[in-house]
Amino acid sequence: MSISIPAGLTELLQGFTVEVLRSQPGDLLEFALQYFGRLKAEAAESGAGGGSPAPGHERGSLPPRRAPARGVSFAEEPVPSESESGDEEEEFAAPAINRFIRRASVCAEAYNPDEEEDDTESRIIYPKTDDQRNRLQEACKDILLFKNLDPEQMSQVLDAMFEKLVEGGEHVIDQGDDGDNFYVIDRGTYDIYVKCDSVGRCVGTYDNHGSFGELALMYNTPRAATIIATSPGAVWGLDRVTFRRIIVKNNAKKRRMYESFIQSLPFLKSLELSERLKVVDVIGTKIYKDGEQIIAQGDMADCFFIVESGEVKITMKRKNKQDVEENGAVEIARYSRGQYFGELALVTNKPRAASAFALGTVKCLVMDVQAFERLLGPCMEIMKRNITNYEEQLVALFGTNMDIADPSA
Ligand code: 1OR
Ligand code: 1OR
Repeated sequence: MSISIPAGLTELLQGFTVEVLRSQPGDLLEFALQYFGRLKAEAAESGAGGGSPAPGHERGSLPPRRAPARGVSFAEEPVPSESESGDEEEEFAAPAINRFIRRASVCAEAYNPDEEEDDTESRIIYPKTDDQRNRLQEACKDILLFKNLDPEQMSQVLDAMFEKLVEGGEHVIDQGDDGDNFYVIDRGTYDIYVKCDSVGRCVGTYDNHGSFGELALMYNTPRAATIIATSPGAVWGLDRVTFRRIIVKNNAKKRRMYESFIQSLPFLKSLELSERLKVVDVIGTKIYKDGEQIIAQGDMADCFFIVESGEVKITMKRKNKQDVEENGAVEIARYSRGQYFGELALVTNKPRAASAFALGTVKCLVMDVQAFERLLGPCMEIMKRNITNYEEQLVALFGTNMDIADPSA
């Protein structure tokens, strides 16, 4: 009996196997769907119609979608015709954000982390050199989404992370795509672009630290922004399956712990309930020892604080006319449970105007600047009103309005 092997079968399976071994995906079936779907679309595009294996891949865990970007270009969203493959994309074009043409596994999945299986069998481990391990630990130590993990969860996350080198100009994430990985920055600078009426606008940057790509994985939504490397760099990727198994599950616990506290905060009263829950999802908890410095006057700012317990002392050093610090810092405020601080530098885009110290043990909820800007817009009026109060008190205390910028500017 002779069995004929279809032409291209060996290459096809070899190509797929190589990619699987290279990317070590958490969900093999999902990866296969992506891989062969992409191959089909590429074959259709090139008119080949066959199943030739995909060329070399740049991405960590998915087949390549496009060549590294040369610049920022947000083309019109393609309107898929019925005859087209729904997953096809123009080079650099943001794909259509349309729930009905996306794969059900991404957009139709409900947000119910409690139902996700705790499948320890599917643990992903990327072996790392000592240097990689050290850099990874350093990069992850301030990542707020990791703050509430227990040591075992954290070690699973670190094991599953893989390093991805990026070139200047490369799109690490494209708005509208499905979410594949969460990323922690190892090094490099990155611009955040959000498309409005087909025009991409730079709404923020990351400078050598921080993380991005959590939203699509948390809420099963298309990517909300495009992230473009503005220098050569490196990021640590965490696959979607591990992210959901550990981080999203942990967020359900965080919601149970903090939901009522967040609901009770007067300065968040302008937020809808669903937006307040998103605040809970992105916050991390930090604990400070008695006397520990939480904020240093003059530092660049990248986060915002809400006091959960304990007391925080705000102090300010005075500068004279030659901009030289005079000795001694003056206590200017104290904050306790439910009060916030560290908003001023984020609102005015200036260095920290004062220092903050823990009085006794202090527990704070911390939010990064991107989440602050994305989620707290509706609360800005209340915060700006309070900033105006700072100015009045500053004049009363020092007889000058020193460094505080106009919050309405
Ligand atoms: P993602 O999975 O949607 C894009 O993929 C990522 O960009 C997103 O997760 C966030 O991690 C990150 N709006 C939306 N996403 C943002 C924003 C942002 N900033 C960073 N990301 N805004 C900018 C706030 C400075 C709001 C713009 C209106
Ligand atoms: P930040 O990001 O500048 C220091 O970091 C934080 O201290 C600041 O945000 C505010 O949240 C908080 N002037 C400036 N910052 C103040 C003040 C303040 N009080 C608290 N912060 N004044 C005191 C008013 C009671 C006026 C100066 C005397």
